[in-house]
Amino acid sequence: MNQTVCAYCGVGCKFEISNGKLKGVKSYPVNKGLSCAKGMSQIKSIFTNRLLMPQIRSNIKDEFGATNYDHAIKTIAKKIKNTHPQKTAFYLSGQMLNEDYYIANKLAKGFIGTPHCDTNSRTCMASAVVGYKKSFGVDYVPVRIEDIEHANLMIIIGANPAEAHVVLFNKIKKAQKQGMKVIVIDPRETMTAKIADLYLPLRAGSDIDLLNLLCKKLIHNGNIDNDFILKHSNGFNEYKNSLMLLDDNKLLESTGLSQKQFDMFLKLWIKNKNIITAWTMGLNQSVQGVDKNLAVNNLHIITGQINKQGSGPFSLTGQPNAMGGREVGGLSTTLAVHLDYSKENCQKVSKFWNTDKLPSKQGLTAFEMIEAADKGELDVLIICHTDPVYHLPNRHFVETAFKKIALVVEINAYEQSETSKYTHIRIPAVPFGQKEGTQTNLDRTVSRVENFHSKDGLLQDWEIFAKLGRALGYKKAFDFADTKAVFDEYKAMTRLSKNGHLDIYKADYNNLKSKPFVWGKELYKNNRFFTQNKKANLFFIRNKNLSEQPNEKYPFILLTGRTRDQWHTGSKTAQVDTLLHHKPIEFVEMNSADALELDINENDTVWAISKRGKLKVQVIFANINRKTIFIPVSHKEINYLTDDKLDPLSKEPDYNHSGVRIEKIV
Ligand SMILES: Nc1nc2c(c(=O)[nH]1)N[C@H]1C(S)=C(S)[C@@H](COP(=O)(O)OP(=O)(O)OC[C@H]3O[C@@H](n4cnc5c(=O)[nH]c(N)nc54)[C@H](O)[C@@H]3O)O[C@H]1N2
Ligand SMILES: Nc1nc2c(c(=O)[nH]1)N[C@H]1C(S)=C(S)[C@@H](COP(=O)(O)OP(=O)(O)OC[C@H]3O[C@@H](n4cnc5c(=O)[nH]c(N)nc54)[C@H](O)[C@@H]3O)O[C@H]1N2
Ligand code: SF4
Ligand SMILES: [Mo]
Repeated sequence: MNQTVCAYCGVGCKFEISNGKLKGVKSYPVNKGLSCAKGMSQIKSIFTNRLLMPQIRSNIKDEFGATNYDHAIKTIAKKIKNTHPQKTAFYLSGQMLNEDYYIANKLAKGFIGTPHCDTNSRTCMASAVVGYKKSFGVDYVPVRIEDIEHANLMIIIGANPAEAHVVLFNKIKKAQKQGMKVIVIDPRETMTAKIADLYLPLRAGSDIDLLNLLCKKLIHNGNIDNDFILKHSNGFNEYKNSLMLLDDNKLLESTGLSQKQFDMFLKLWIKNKNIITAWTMGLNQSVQGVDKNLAVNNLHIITGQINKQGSGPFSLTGQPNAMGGREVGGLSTTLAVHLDYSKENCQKVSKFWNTDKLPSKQGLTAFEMIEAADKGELDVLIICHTDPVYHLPNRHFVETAFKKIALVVEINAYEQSETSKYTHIRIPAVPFGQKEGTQTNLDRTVSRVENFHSKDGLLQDWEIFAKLGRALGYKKAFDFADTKAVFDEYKAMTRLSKNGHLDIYKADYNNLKSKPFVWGKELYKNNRFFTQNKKANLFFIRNKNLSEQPNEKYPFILLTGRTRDQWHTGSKTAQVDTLLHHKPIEFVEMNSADALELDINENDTVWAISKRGKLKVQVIFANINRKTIFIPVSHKEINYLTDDKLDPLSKEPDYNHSGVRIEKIV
C-alpha cells in the first residue's frame, strides 16, 4: 500500500492511502496513526485549482498566452545567458522536497553562478538557524518529538501548536495527562494557552526581558547547573555580570506580568527535572529574532537542560521541509549541505559538482532581493513553490519592486497566487500526490514522499530545474534518470559537511519508504558541541525594543499568524469546503474593552490601517492583551500592513509587531 508524508506542517505525519482516503500510519513513529483535518483534506486538493499549462506574456499588463515546457524553458535560458549572474535570483520554498531543492540550489549557485538563491524559510526559521549556530556551532535542533514523553515541563513561547502543529499538540496534551506541566507565553490566549497549567499573557515583544529575569533569578538563587556551565559552556562570567546589572522591576514591568505570575513561572522551572522550551514565529519573526533565540538557548545552557532525554531548546519548524532546505543549502547565507561560504568550502563544492562557476560570497536574502529589484539590480527572478508578493512584508513596496524585474518566472502547481499578477512565465509543477522524493521534518526525521497518481505529462519541480540546467548547456550535471538518482547525489554530498555531521549519506532511498532516517543522532554526544572548543556559547543580550512602537496615530500592535484549517494563501485549503468552518479567513481578534472604546461591535467590518497600507477585516472578540490585535495570514492582504524591518543577522522580517489603528467603517 502506498504511504506518503503530509505536505503541510513540519510535524511530517505519515499517511497511507486506502479507498481514496488518507489515513495516519499507526506504525510510523512520528504520528503513530494521528493526523489533522487539514492534512487529510489534501486528497481533495490534488486536482482542484490546478495550474496545468505553461503560460507566457511579455508584459504583465497583457493576458497570458498558452505555451509549452520546451518553449518556456528555452525563453528563460536565453534570458539568463544574456544576464549577469549577479542579476539572476532564485526564490525557493521550505515546502519543496529535498531533491527539488537540491537541483535548484545546484543550478543557481553551482552553474548559473549566482549566490542569490534564498527561500521563504528566511521569513520563518532563519532566526532559529542563526541562534543555534551561534550558541552550539551548527544548525541542529537538539530535541526530538519523542522527548515530550519524557519532559516534566514544557514551555511554549511564541507558538500556537494547537493550530499550527496539531498532531504535536495532541502529543503535548497526552504528556500533560501523564503529569507534564505546560506553560504558555503569548499575548493572546490561544487554543494552546487554553490547556496551559500556567498561562502568561506577556506584552508582545518583551520575551527577552522575561527570559533574562528568569535567568537572573535562577543564577541568584543557585538553581543552575554549575558543573555543566564549567565543563561545557563559554562566557558565563561576562554573561552573568551583565545580567546582574539589569533591574528586576524594570524587566518585570516590561513584560506586563504580575509578580505573582512571574513567581509561579520561576517555581515551575525550579521544581521540574526535565524541561523543553518550544517556540516558533512569536520569537523568530522579529527584528530581534536571533537575540530571542539566544535568550532561550542561554536559559537551557545555564541550567544544563540540553542533550538529555526530555529536555532542550526546541525550535518548531513550520513548513514540511524547511529543515531539509536548511540541510540542502537553500538559504543564500549557506552554500550547500550545511557549508557556509569560505574558500575551502567553495573548493570542496566546486570539486563535487565539477564546476568553476561557484560564487565566492553569500547572496541576497529574501527581502534584500526585493530591495535590489527596486534599485533595478535584478533582471531575472525564478520563484518556486511560494508566493512572495503575498508573504513578504510591506506589500506596496514589494509590488513596486516586482514591476521593475524584466523576467519573473513562477513555478507553481496551483492557480491564483498573488505573485502571478507580476509574473511573465508560469510553469506548472505536479503537487503532493503526484510527486515523489524525501523531506525532513521538524525533528530531523528524513522520510519518503510517494506519489499515488501519475504525473499526467507534467513535470515535478526538480525536473523543471534540471531541464533549465540542460537548456543552459549543462547536460551532464543535470542528467538524472529519476528522483532516486538525485537523492543519491545529494546524500553523497552530505559527506562534505563538517566532519560528516549531516550524516544523510547513511540513508537509503528505497529503505526510507518503510523506515525513516534520523540524521545527527550522535551529534552532541558527551555534550560536545560544534563550536571551536566544543563548548556552548553564552551571549548576554538585552531587549532593545527595536520594533515599531505604538503611538497616538497607530496605537495597536498587530500580531499575525495561523488558524488551524487554513494553509497560508489557501491555494489548497481554501478550496475545501469542510475546512472553511473552523474560523473565517479575514478576521481580526480584538479585546472587547478596546472595541468598546472605539464603539465597535463583534462582527463589524473595520479598517486595519498601518503607515504602509490598509485592509478590511471582521471583528472577533478574544482574550488578547489590550491594544494588541491579531489578523491571520489566511487574509491574503495581510502584508499591506506589516513592517519590513529585518533582524540584522538572520534577515527575518518583524512580521509580528507593526503599529496599526482600527477604524470603524460607517
Ligand atoms: N494550520 C496551519 N498550520 C501551519 C501553517 C499554516 O499556514 N496553517 N503554517 C506553518 C508554518 S510555515 C509555520 S512557520 C508555523 C508557525 O507556527 P506558530 O508560530 O506556532 O504559529 P503562529 O500562528 O504564527 O503563532 C505565533 C504565536 O506567537 C504569538 N506571538 C506574537 N508575538 C509574540 C511575542 O512577542 N511574544 C510571544 N511570546 N508570542 C508572540 C502569536 O500570538 C501567535 O499565537 O505553522 C505551520 N503550521
Ligand atoms: N504577515 C505575515 N507574513 C508571513 C508570515 C506571518 O506569520 N505573518 N509567515 C511567513 C512564513 S513563516 C511563511 S513559511 C510564508 C509562507 O508563505 P508562502 O510560501 O508564500 O505561502 P503558501 O501559500 O504556502 O505558498 C506555497 C505556494 O506553493 C504552491 N504549491 C503547492 N504545491 C506545489 C508544488 O508541489 N510545487 C510548486 N512549485 N508549487 C506548489 C501553492 O499553490 C502556493 O502558491 O509566509 C511568511 N509571511
Ligand atoms: S499535523 Fe501537520 S503534518 Fe500532521 S497531518 Fe496535520 S498538517 Fe499534516
Ligand atoms: Mo513558516
